[in-house]
Amino acid sequence: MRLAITREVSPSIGECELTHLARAPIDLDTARAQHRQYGECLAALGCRIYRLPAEPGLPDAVFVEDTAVVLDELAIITRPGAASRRGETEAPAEALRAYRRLAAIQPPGTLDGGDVLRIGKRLWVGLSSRSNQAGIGQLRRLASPFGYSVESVRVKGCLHLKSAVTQVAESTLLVNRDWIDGSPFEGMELIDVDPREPFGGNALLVGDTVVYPASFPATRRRLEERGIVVEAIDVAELGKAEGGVTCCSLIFNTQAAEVTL
Ligand code: CIR
Repeated sequence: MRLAITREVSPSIGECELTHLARAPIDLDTARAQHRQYGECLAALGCRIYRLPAEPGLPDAVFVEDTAVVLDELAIITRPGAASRRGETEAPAEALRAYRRLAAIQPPGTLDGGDVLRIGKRLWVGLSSRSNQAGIGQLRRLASPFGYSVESVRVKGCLHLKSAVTQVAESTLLVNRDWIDGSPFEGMELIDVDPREPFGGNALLVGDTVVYPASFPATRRRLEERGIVVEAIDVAELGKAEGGVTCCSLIFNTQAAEVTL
């Protein structure tokens, strides 16, 4: 069964971390309504939703993707790069404990789940303002015994690796090459975001459908012209907190892989 862990929008989301966007007021009701629709969209695509309660003291906790990297064999609890976000990992870790054995990134390592792009046994990890070499090294040591390769990718001009590149089909990536170099993805087909939509690189592939922000219609057309099925949803209010569609969930198969080490 495909499970999506989500977390309700915090009443303090207006105090979220911001790196590349200017602060704009966030309407809590609108953000919550969009988050509810996001959950409904995932449910319609076959995910069972595991909703964690909001945490008033954790403005960014809705962006649950950053708290863990869920592999088939284990879940790695991150140590978020922003100190204000370190308290976010506890509740998702407790939820994940029922489905995976757990490991955790330790100081001085930092890692945000938004920096980890996984396709099969390949992990590309953003070296960003949030994820450092020590964190990436720890992830490599934890994942490589299970056959994962870990390649770091320098990220410049955006928050996370997955702000710049995400999977949209089996071997196809949506990419903004102003923010990352395309060469680590050799062998994959690349679709560039429309230059008018630099923030359009964050798409969420669920089964064969791409969940995608309604605010990037030109890039959406590029995806559809390639035969990709897109489910457009409005996440603009969450976008003001620098969040996209991947960051609001941790999606994984509840059945863990058998571990033979
Ligand atoms: C932050 O700056 O940490 C949040 N305001 C946004 C996090 C978005 N997370 C993601 O894209 N994985």
